[in-house]
Amino acid sequence: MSLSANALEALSAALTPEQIRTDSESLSAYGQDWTRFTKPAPSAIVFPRSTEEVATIVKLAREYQLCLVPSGGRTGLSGGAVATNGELVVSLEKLNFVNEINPTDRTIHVGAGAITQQIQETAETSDLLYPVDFASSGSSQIGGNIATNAGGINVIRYGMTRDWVAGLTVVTGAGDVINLNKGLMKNNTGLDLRHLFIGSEGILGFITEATLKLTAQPINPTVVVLGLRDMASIMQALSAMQKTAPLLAYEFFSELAVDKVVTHAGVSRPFDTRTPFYALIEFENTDANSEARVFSAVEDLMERGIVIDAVMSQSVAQARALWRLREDISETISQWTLYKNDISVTVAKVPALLEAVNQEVHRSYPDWEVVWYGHIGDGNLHLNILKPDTLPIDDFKAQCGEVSESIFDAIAQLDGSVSAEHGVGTLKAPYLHFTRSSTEIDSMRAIKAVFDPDGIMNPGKVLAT
Ligand code: 2HG
Ligand code: ZN
Repeated sequence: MSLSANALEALSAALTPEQIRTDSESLSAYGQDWTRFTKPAPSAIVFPRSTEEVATIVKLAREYQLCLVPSGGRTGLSGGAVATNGELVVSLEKLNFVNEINPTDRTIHVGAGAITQQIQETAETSDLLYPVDFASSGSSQIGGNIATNAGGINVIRYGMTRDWVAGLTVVTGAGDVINLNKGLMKNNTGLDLRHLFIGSEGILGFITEATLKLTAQPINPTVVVLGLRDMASIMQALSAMQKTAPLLAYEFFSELAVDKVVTHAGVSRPFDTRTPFYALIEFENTDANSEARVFSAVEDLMERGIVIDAVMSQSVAQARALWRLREDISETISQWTLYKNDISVTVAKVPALLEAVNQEVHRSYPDWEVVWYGHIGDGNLHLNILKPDTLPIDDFKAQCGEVSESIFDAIAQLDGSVSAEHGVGTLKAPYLHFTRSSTEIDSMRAIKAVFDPDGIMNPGKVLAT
């Protein structure tokens, strides 16, 4: 599909020349996300500056039968923002205002293109916190965070993006503008359509503006890294630490992950001892007692042989350096061709998940490098398999595809999810049925038809065609 001369003329009449790009470099950059699994081939990119301009573009798209792909920071890992078939990419990056904080409501109103980190920094200037955080927050945009209900490293304490959205302005696939929930804390007036748009991955319409909730800054966040004896120790240490301190994060990673960030990203080891797994715990260090309690819990875990070595940050700089052990993993391993998994179960079922996945991986990939890490305190595991240099990419993809089915079968048996936080996009669309029933999928299709009657919004994403 390509953009007809008439459609281009109509877009040019509605927008300025700088708001439309068709050069090959832009088409390639805006046609893909961080998955790098598909060949970008959009027909053009447009850059609306307001909700009204988005509505105009949608109306023109309906008139000229153009498919639309909403585009944010394109840091997604599921192919949710890729354009491979002549679609019109609608980048929200110019709709990037960050208004002043409303101190009474403790909210902030922002445009969809605002960079996540800029919102976090604005909150900080008022001693407040926008608590959804992840390694890509310096380039991801809030509209994309909302459209994918982004998670990240503090979910154990603060929940997902969904929990921080007080209001949304959306343009539906029919071209209608709706203000959802209007920033209200209490609003029991029927179905909450805001929550349909959060996590909808652009299949219903565009998120153009949002009112976000803010909260108090945590007190003296302090990091502990534990070297763990084995996989089972991960959950034993979690339950001990949860009883001991208010946790802000509970992350885990394997020795291979540490080896990669030490070798390729110049990160320092937490301590000399090498252990099969590590846990990174961040807690609120409210007073001298809280630190002493954590020390004694760690000592107890060491006496029981669960923890082999440990370190606690003594400064903000040291806490940051320890976080790099976890936060740098994804970018560091992105230099390999990867088979990625982002799976979850309830926390109580994590041991069963680890056991099932471990067995499958060992059976199928006895010699391959498998990097384990994730937000294990939320029941969320990221499993990355590195393509061996000698294996052709198509063979690698085919072999990984086979193993996906077995892993997803195990997840379905545990009532888990085939996409914990990265979304469905194109990569997980064929596997949706492992997590959602046919009644649910049919309902999603029916809801899409209400908001996107012509089926022009982000085709092929979430719901396989
Ligand atoms: C993380 O937790 C991100 O670091 C990326 O969700 C995970 O690259 C991945 O698999
Ligand atoms: Zn993650």
